[in-house]
Amino acid sequence: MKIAESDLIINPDGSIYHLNLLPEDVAETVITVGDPDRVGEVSKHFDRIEFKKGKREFITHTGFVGQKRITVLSTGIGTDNIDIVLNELDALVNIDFHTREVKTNLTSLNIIRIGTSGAVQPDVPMGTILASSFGLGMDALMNYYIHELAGDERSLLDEVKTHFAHLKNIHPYLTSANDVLLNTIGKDMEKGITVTAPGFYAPQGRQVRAKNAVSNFIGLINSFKSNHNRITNLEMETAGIYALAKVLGHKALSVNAILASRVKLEFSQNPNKIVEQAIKMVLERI
Ligand code: R1P
Repeated sequence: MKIAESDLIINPDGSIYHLNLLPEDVAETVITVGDPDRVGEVSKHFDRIEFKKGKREFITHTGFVGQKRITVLSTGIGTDNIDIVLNELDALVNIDFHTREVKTNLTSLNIIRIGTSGAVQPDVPMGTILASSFGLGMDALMNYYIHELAGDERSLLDEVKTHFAHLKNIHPYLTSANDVLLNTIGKDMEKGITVTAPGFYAPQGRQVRAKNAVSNFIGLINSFKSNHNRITNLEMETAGIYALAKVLGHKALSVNAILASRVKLEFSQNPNKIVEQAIKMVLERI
């Protein structure tokens, strides 16, 4: 079936609408970062950079580490941007741009996020590099997609829903990391459930001037426990990446550089060093 020009917008030069990339620009291993400036912090470790492209907040460098071709791309902030990035990456590899039809042989990308995040457990200090075993979305993105859950995801989500039942307008969704990526790139990293919030301030329990509707948000999320699973950290993209990657048949892992402790009320004096450590760990294991 031909995909409509208004549903999948291709620029006159043959590139996809927002990411501004051609199908051949995408490597099968894709590192995503939130901050556009972090793209160069990753690609400076490449042995060779093939090209740099960009549009809006979506900056892309593709290059090689040894023989391995890697694309690093910035998503900007939030799951509304993740909607664009995941759908456009998928279209670049799985839709024939000439016929506008889905290809017969689908490509499954390895998508690894290197992000920054705040810890919500007292024993997860600043400087921790944490791999998200699950992404728990508090945003609305997955209300718009059919998202089928595996058995372990469904039972964990049921417990989450019970825990957050009094937050009537929030409809959480939950997806696990790709097992292989979690056990290779994430091996010996701290693990936990990452909460993805639809904002930075009140949606993550920060109290500045506007009054928060949810009291003791951090206490609410860090008190959730199910067997060995607990919520360890908060950020703004992981759950969207995990859920859409699974819907589209890609493999995803989110690696979080913990820059803040939300329970000890501390923020790192040297955030760049922690991010650099996360980048190096991922590139060594990729
Ligand atoms: C907020 O400051 C941003 O930082 C975190 C959050 O998820 C949000 O995108 O991640 P990045 O550093 O990857 O952008």
